[in-house]
Amino acid sequence: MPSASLQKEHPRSDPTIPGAPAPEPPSVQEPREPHDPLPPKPDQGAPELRTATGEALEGEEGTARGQQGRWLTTATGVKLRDTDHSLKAGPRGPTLLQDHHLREKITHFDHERIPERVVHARGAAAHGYFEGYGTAGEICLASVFEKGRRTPTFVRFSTVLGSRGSADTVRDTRGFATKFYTDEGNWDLVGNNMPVFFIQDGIKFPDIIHAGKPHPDREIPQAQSAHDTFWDFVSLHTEAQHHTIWNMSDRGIPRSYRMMEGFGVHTFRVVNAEGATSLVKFHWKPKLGVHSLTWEEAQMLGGLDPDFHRRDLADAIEAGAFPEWELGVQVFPDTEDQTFHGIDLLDPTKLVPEEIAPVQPIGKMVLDRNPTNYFAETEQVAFHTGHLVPGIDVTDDPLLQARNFSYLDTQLSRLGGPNFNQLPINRPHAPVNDMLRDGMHQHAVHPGVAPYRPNSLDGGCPFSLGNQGEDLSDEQKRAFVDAAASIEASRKVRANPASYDDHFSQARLFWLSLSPVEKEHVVRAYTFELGKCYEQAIKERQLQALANVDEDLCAQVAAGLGLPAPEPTTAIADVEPSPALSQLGQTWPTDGRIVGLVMDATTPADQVQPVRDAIFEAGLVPFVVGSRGGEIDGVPVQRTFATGRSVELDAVLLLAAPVPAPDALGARDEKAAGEGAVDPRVRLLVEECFRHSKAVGATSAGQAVLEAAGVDPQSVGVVVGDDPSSAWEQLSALLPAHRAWDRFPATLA
Ligand code: HDE
Repeated sequence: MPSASLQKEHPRSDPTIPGAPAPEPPSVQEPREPHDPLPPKPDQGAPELRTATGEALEGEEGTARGQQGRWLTTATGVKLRDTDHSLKAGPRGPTLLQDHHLREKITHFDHERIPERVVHARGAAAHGYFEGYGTAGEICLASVFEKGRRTPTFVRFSTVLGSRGSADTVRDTRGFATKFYTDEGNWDLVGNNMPVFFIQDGIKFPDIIHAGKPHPDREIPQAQSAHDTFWDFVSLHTEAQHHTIWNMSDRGIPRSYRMMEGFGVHTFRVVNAEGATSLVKFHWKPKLGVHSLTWEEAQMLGGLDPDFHRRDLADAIEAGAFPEWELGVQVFPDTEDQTFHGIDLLDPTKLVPEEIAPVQPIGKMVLDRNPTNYFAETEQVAFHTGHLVPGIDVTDDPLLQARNFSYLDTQLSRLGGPNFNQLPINRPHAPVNDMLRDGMHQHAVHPGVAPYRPNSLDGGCPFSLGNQGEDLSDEQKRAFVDAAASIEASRKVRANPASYDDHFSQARLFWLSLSPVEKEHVVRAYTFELGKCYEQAIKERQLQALANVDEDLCAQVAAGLGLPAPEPTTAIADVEPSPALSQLGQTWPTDGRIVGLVMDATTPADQVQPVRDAIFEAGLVPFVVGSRGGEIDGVPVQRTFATGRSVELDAVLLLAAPVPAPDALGARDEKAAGEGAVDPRVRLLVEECFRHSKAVGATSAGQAVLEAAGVDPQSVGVVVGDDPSSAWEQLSALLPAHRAWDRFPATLA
């Protein structure tokens, strides 16, 4: 973790604890001495300073940050002496309509909200950069992929179903939308963390979303698929079964945005410098591996820390553990039938196993700055599948085609007009010379009198590069050209190709590719979600779909629901598993992982500090959970037994066996209920860590907690050391596997 460098710049005494709300610690008294606005926090970035039409500007910091001067002003820059009292006819009299400051302040406040995104409303974002490897040159001419070229990016991660204020850790698909501010214009790769989608044709998007959103009468449940309308739709509409099994797998509850794969989902058409085309699928591969929460953790976090993913992303960036992904492509020849090994590349419910089309790395992305302002950046960013750059084009995938309409349309209502590309976060970093004019919130002051072509009054500007001709200039070659692709039939029809009829074989492929423990989770998720449905007919119908995927899966879920397992109604597909689809079985970097250190006043500080330092040096975050707040013997405490909970931690190291603290009273903290020599909240913390297959370590001073929690020190993923350093050494060796998955043997093969 490059935190050591941050440490030097950081004005705080303990930079190892991310999450400080302001750049400087506040004083206890209200500050009275006027001064300029505080600088942004060192981890924060902001959109680059550009004109509304993309030209670079020299600013004080080169960013589009607001706020100047030391005095409070109106929106028109008039200094004010008082913002706490409205203008009244006498101290006890009525408020006067004349009070412009009151009306401006309240009116602006009344209009602070914009419509939330109709889907993907809940999200978090970060700034970063993309660096090309130069390996895509053979298939794609886009400058963004050139070797060593760095392109600024802004990435927004999201859930799909929940409202803007919903919890981060719900079971859902995650959005993974990247804006590349390339020198050839903005390219948006608007993907998800799953490689397939619920529907094959965009015309059905309102149907799947209406089914997944809360019921229209009571507006429940929020941000969940565990309800009748969702399962009603996906059981009737079986092309959704493949995406649904991904949702029911661990992919539906990621550990972190930093630990998710990203997929462009659709097949795209890329063009090289010679004009030759290839078909590709885009993949983002996280350096930290793909990891998930356990279902119980996800549920607990919904209450204990609904902002878990948002916080994790921001804290990691602040701590210098910059998330990183490699962008890769699966490349397919652009054949007339647009299939590969019999898989229809235009069907977004199908993936192409990596074993038959390896993902070839073409660049990497690092996210290294947090936004300065959520609304201005994360809320106002406007992605669009139609934001393409020369060399990258769409295919006829009917889902993608509908998206190309939708994203422009939705920004008009969400961002209030057609000039949303002029918002600082959306401004391109390439010169803009369009003939679009006026409209709500126009920021550009367009000169000239002839926003039309052809013209002579503006000297013929802007000039078109031209479409025709054999001998293209270099500039012409770098213009966006819709790749000329042939169209198979010229009959207008509302119909799917026959290849779209297979709804089960790839759901089976996914199921068979999972390890036993992952299969357990899938069974559990279906059983929970269907168990939450009210209507038996819907459960039976979904069981029928599962019977067509796999007999075992269906039998296990049916048993959980107390219903008979139906026979398949279609021939069960004979498919080869794709090991690349499993998340388990490897080791990964542990950057930014959180290690809880449980201590009390008996723990010698001179033993804790070296372990804290060692954890920090290893790029992880030490998180002291102490018997009381403040500092214990000079060691800063982040959580007390009352405020700490296991779900915030990736591993726990017990440096003490704390006796019940003075506030261990059931009347004050229900977690504290219970007798015993060890504080019941510490016992619970260890029980939960153990149940969630996390690494658990203890020093000989902490070992009594294991016993109190009923944890056998010989269990998988549990280590005991004589002192903190030796216990940490053993514990750290367990972390790269993410969890001690073998702790609870799976029942499924
Ligand atoms: Fe979206 N989608 N979508 N979608 N989508 C939106 O655009 C839509 C689809 C995805 O962080 C909306 O600006 C239609 C697939 C992400 O700002 C809206 C169809 C994939 C985000 C919209 C799809 C996605 C959106 C809502 C079917 C994965 C969040 C607000 C034809 C490949 C972007 C907005 C952000 C957002 C429509 C299908 C991903 C309404 C009509 C497939 C990551 O325009």
